[in-house]
Amino acid sequence: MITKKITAGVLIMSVFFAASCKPKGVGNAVSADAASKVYVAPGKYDEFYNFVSGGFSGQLSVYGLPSGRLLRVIPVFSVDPEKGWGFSEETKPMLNTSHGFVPWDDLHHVEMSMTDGSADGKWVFVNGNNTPRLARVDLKTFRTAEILELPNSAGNHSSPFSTENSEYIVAGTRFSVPPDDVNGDVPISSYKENFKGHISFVSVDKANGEMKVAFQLKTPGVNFDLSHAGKGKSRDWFFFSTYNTEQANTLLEVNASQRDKDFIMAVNWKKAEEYVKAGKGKKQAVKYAHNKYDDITHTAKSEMENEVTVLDITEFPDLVYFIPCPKSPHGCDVDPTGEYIVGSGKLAALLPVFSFDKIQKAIADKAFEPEKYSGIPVIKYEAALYGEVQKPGLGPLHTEFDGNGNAYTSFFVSSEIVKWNIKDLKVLDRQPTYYSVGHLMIPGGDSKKPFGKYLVAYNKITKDRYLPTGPELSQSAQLFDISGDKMQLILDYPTIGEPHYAQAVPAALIRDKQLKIFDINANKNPYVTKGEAESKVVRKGNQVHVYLTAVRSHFAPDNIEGVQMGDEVFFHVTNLEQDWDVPHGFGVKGAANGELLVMPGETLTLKWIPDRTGIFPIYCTDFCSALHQEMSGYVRVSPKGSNVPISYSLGNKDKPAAPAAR
Ligand code: RUQ
Ligand code: CUA
Repeated sequence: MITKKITAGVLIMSVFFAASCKPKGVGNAVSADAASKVYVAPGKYDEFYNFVSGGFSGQLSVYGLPSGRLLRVIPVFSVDPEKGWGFSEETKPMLNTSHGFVPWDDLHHVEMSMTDGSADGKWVFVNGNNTPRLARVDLKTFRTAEILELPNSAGNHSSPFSTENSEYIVAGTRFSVPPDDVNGDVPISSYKENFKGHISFVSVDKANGEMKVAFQLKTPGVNFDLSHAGKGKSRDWFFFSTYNTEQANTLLEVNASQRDKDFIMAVNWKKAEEYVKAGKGKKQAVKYAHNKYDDITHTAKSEMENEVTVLDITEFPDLVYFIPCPKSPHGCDVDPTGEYIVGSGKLAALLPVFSFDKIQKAIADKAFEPEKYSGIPVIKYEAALYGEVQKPGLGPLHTEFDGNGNAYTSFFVSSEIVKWNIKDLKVLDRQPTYYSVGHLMIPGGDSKKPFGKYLVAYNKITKDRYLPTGPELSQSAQLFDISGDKMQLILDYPTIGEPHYAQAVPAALIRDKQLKIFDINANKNPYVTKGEAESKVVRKGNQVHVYLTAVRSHFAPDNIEGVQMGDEVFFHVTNLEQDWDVPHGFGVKGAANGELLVMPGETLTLKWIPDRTGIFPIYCTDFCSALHQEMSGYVRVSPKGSNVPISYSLGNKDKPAAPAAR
């Protein structure tokens, strides 16, 4: 009797706790072996590099998986005082645009360069949404190597997406706007008449990665949201999700949600390439910035480009087809075989999966709707459809693949990841996310050869997951083990900025290619100082150029006099070290920008305009040695017209003042 009573009591208690103390799913989602699955012991390396977009921080961050450890933050469309990025004279041109210096953007998507449909670990491409730009990050240095502005665009969201061998990085405009070469001073209500979309095909140089706007497609004025290139048999095609096919210009949340179906736009990019090669494109006068960073001169150059080749898709009947897709599709994802194209309608209650073979057949059979859309044939929904995933969840956004025939879709509204089988379209598993997942990522999960194993959910809302930090909470990533039948939540970790898309690759692809130092002998910065004997201070009119060297643990020179009010002082700092992980920093009191952080063998320049007379300390900002605190010096600033000559010294060994070039 007694035993029975206790058992019943325990039973009731445990049901009560299971039901009340945590939101449904948390208790069983995190199992006891989760810790061992994400534990990377001190001194051990992670299995994957994970490149995560930083959203409105304009940065790209790099995490290790499975540990979730933050390895690096790479400034792209942002200034970063930690690295002096955008503060040194050498890096400022990277943020130049046709609008001038724009030190911010909204970075959503990450695409690794590919060979044969798989990431090759050379470069990462990212998009800037706001002032439309593409950037290329070099994975030898983990630095932004190139930024290319995009003409005729606004809100570069459907971007960047790569063809199978990175022949092109493709960027679709989110906002259609009047093209750059017409008078855009038109009533906003004339949207339907005057607003056009543009999709940029940016070629990538195989050897050095250099980007070039090869051509653009001019499209009807819709919003392009996302895209993906085909793979394998569909490799010559590109698929774009569109919304606002209503072409509304106000209260889009209502007016762009009218139509039952928007479109997936299928583009035969090989054909487009042929047309361009045959001279069928129109040259259009435009203005856009092209910025490149050179690792030999350690200097960025910004140039304005002034022409682009445009194909108007309405003039080429076999180039582009629209496929109806319910309802305001966001993600547009192609499975590893290239046969299945998943359109995720944000407001749809089902998930359509289109078949590449059926699309080809529909084109051959002309299985089109009776009415074209803005002159473009519309393939019949049923003719392109492979099937629909029924009741998958609410608010589907993005789909990735594990390479074993399964797809994983993120659902923002129902806040879950749903695993389903691509062939029979049956739902296999669903796991809650905390909360409101946006993108999701499987290593290699949008490529021909997914690595599988893990899935990361990048969540938009973090409420109550961490210690609170005022009104703003860090966004959150959640790592799932997907090696079994059921997804298993194994780690939560906060992220920088707002992560959108991310990609991950096995560490081995990148780890051993790292540049450790810049060869000082190869340094071609015009202001390099290759040894302390060459250090000097030179006056040129009201400019004072300080050729400064840094080595553990002093600057040469470290006493500088003769600077006057009204001067512009340029500190050209060369780090003479030739040893990995020994940067020196440079700061000067009152400088109205950031510091410098100079890598071994590199030269960077800080500009300083003194605002008062007196003594101004300079010092190294990076703890480089036991005597780092001693790595410092002084600059004396005298009144304008003072008779204090330019002089400089180190260790009381005065060097002759270089003749003033006045
Ligand atoms: S977006 S959460 Cu990629 Cu900008 Cu979907
Ligand atoms: Cu050099 Cu601290």
